[in-house]
Amino acid sequence: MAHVDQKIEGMYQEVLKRNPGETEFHQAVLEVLESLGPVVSKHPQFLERKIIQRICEPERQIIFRVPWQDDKGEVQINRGFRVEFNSSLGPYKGGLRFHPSVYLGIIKFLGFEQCFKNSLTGLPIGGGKGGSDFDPKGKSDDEVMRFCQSFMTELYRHIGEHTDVPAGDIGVGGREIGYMFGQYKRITNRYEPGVLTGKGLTWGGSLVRTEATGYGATFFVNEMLKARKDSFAGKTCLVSGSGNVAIYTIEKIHQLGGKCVACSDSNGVIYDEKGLDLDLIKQIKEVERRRVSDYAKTHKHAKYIAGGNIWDIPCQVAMPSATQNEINGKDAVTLVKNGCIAVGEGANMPTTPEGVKVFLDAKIAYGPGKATNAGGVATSALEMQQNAGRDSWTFEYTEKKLEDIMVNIHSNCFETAEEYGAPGNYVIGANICGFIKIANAMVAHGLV
Ligand code: NDP
Ligand code: 2IT
Repeated sequence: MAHVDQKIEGMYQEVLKRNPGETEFHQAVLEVLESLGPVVSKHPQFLERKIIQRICEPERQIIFRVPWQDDKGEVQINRGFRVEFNSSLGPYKGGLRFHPSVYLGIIKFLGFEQCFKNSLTGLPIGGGKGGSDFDPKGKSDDEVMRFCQSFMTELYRHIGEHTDVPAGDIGVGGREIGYMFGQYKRITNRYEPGVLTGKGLTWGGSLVRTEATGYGATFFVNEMLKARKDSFAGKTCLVSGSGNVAIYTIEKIHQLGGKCVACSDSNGVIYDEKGLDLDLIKQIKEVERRRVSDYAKTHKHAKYIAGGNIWDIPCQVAMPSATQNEINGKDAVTLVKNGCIAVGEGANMPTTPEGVKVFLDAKIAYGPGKATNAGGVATSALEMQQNAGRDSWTFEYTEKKLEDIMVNIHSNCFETAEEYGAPGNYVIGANICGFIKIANAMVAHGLV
């Protein structure tokens, strides 16, 4: 543990001991604790009040059975989770992930990251995360609806506008939020839009929430480029994944003058050297719910690389937007060698610790997920503001607010990194800046 300050190392050992087998959670905790040595030296009260130990222990963890019937009438059983991590800055806030790989360690890593991310937004939201090992792939709309209804039949008692406000993540988009909102309304007999975000536009949703994570991530990378007197104009870009975050990252890159040549899904990579046709990708993914391989059926010049590795394609800007640990040390070396000058994480923890080290050593502009992808949850908080005021804002107004928030997160991370003697290191900037606000609130609230 060469990088963790001596005063903190024991706390990390304790996390390993108390949370056996939760490797993604360990990884997320270590990455934050590595940044905190100088913070506890400057603020000894954080050590005295055991703030780090308390932050590493979720306030509440809920695990529940989710029984449902498939279209054949067969009974299926999944496991549901909601980890309410930290409420010192506001109600627990964070998405729900439906993916077969989900287990407690994934939800806890996401919930832990969410606390610092939400703190960075500057908005009054605490951190939480939830989900299920349910696999929406290949399920009918009716099956997804029955699953969502069963999931909400347990979850509803734990959430609320002032308590815990879930949203989407992998496998959870507008359709799933709709089914869950309907069930919440039915069980509680309350039309309470503030209980979920990512809602449809006619029933309490906010303009720009669909686009927010991808747009926000691209705004953040744009700021990193600006800080180096550079821009997106003419840059060749890669965006992994082809879901919500990937699609709107590609859209904003194109608006800012970059050219995105490849995206992917868990089966393969689509490479179009002319620049991706985003209307076609939206049609395939958002409307037809099919695979990216179909792109090459319409555009014969494009290449589909089954089982391919997107990071082998030369680029100047890479924006991983699929899932955790999708860029390893070797991929990072390839990216840097091929001339990549900026990496912005749309996904949560998409780069392994070895990969992060390669980017930091190469001194390229590297934006960690908790800063770069904070635009999604920030716009969820804007949706909560509109719901509380029974208001709805225009697209332009909301997008401007999102952009201002991302510019602000960038400058806070940038300045904090300088203040702590690590100029250009957004990992240190984001971790310290996100942590201090939570820690101060926890000290103020006493031992709770
Ligand atoms: P979607 O479900 O819309 O899309 C996920 C995409 O990533 C799909 O293309 C999927 O491919 C791919 N993917 C998912 N899991 C894996 C895996 N294990 N291996 C390979 N590919 C995978 O999710 P989102 O776009 O919403 O989320 C993408 C990332 O962004 C996640 O890390 C999420 O936590 C993060 N994020 C999302 C926010 C949001 O507002 N939605 C906000 C902030 C971060 P396939 O279809 O083959 O599974
Ligand atoms: O990881 C994330 O920040 C999200 N999935 C969005 C959470 C939210 O509450 O909008």
